Amino acid sequence: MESEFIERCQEVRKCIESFSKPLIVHHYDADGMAAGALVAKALRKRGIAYNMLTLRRLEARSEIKEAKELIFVDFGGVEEALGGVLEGKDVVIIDHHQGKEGKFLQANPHLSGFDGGSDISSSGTAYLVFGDAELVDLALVGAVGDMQFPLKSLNREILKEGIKNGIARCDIDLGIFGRMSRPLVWFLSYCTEPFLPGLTGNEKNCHKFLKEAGIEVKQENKWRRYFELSMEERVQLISALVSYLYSKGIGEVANELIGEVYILAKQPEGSELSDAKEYSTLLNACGRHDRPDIGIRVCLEEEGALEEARKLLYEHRRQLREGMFYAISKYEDYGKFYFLDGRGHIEDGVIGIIAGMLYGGALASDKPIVGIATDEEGRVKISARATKKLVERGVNLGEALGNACRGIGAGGGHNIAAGATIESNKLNEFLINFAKEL
Ligand SMILES: [Mn+2]
Repeated sequence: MESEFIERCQEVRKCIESFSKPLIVHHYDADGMAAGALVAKALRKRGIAYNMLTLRRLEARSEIKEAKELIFVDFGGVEEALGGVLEGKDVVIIDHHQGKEGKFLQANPHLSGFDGGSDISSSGTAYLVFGDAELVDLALVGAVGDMQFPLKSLNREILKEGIKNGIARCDIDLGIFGRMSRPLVWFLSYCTEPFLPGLTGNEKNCHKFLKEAGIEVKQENKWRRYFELSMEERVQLISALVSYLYSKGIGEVANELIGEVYILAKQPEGSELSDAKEYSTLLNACGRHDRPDIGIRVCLEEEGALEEARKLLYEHRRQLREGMFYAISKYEDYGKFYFLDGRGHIEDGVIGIIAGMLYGGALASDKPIVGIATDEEGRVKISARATKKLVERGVNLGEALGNACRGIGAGGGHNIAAGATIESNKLNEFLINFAKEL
């Protein structure tokens, strides 16, 4: 099945290499941006001109209508969404959402028996399409951005190639966000994955905790960051965190603290871009705050882009932290699933992330969670999240959400994460349908 998939990827590459000036239409999340930028970089190397269009949802924009050659990246359901608009155009699709073979040439792991939810991302698929060893960092950033860690299957093979070529590294370490970029106190107090009761959101307690763990938070009057700690200090901090979590009665959360972290060795040490998770969060922040152009410029390594992206990241983390505090006290148990009504309190751009983060300490992973928020047009944005355990038990949120929205809106996605948008007066109907689907 792998050779079949690789063959298809090569077919897609040949088709793209025959284009003269394609429009790259890509999704606005971290994987979509990394994949879109990967395609752009590959085209640059080949001396092929291109245009780019970032979208949240596939719509028949004028740019799409005018283009003769199109590369759709990280969008499921291209034919369904655009249909006749694509008549007579040269179209290829690079994707990893659940889907079927259609009219257009498509590189999609699902068509060769892989699971695009966990085996490979759009960025990874784009990487296999072009086969350029030095683009591996974007492939890893996209996978991590789509929550595909620890990396396995095709992702794992891509990682191995990156390691072999000296571009990537895989360490076992504390997986909290900000290992590279956050001073230790904020590293802990901003930690929402997992939620650390008593520490998350409480700088004073974090100071005290670090002091008691024997970690100097400053050195030569400069705030220290996790990656600057010695191995001994790292072990000290980790064991202090683990005993802290046990003392709070949530020892199982400790398992989530330690795991594989993916280092991008060619990026400057200590930069967000040197850690696949931080890089992907930076991209997410750009996309979710309507500045995907900045994210793309970061991926294309353009000057000044990283500084601009950092400002958005700061705002993103603030929304996450405040949203998380709201979520943790407001979610409800609806029997078949948990329900989080974030309307008026949580931005639609972060509702899915927050719903997913509730599993990191607040929720038992016994059923899926549905979060809702209001989008800019006043509709209800729905984000459903499950856990790996639930997916193993047969939960398929993409399917359940798609079915539950039939006739009242549009929805779909992966087995572990899915989204939909409906009119606000259809919410009850949706919730009833969704409970039935589960
Ligand atoms: Mn994706």
